[in-house]
Amino acid sequence: MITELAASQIAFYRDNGFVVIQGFLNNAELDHWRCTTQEAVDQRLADTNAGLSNQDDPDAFYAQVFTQCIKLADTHKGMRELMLDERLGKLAGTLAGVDGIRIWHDQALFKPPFGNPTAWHLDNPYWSFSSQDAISIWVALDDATKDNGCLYYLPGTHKTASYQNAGIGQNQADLFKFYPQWRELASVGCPAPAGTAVLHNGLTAHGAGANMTNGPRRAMTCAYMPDGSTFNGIRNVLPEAYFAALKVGDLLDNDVVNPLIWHG
Ligand SMILES: O=C(O)CCC(=O)C(=O)O
Ligand SMILES: [Fe+2]
Repeated sequence: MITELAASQIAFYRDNGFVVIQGFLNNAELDHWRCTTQEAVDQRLADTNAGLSNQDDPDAFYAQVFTQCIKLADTHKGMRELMLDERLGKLAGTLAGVDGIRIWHDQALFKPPFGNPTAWHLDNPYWSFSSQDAISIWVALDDATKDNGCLYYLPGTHKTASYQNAGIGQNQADLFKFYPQWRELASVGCPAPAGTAVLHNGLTAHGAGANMTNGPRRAMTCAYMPDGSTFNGIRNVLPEAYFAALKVGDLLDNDVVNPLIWHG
């Protein structure tokens, strides 16, 4: 796993709000991530009581954007071991320029064969904390191409984003209703051979194309919260009892719900 960064990669990330790390996983690691993720997803989908997948109505538009399985580290031991890796925290923290990284949530995102596009959106407005330094990692488990739904970014949008957001709905362009000035920006596609990591700021506008191929486009991702972040009133994936006990402004420092995986 390549977790040492060149100064130019950090500078690119800070400027553009995303960065691509080619060859992030070696072949053996890729094989392990792919098997672990597929097993964790299969297990989750077989468990009808688990919730936390978007496949209840498989014909819904959103169900065909990707199969989304959240917090697999909570239900799969092998995934927990992958996600708690301190090196991932250091990588995310170094790019973000923060001194501690907690897991917000992991999620597998499998765009199915002939799947729908992922509409332009921001991530951080969905979450229970608001931070300019939130960051996610997206690891390609298959070659992600412009044919099967690789990620696209609008460079630099993390610098001008507010917390207005569009849902990942049927209109690719709903986000531009809130940010009409972003229509002028040229999007950057990020083809990602399997094993590549793509990281983005939680306020960078991003989306993905449709999958026009007959194969899946599988990715394993994790969203990170800078240590020291506070509750903003949104429940998102917080457990019910924890959410009920929180007041806006409380420190989100529960080591079970949001494990601290790295501290500088
Ligand atoms: O995989 C996709 O299609 C979208 C990924 C995404 O929105 C994310 O990782 O935040
Ligand atoms: Fe996203």
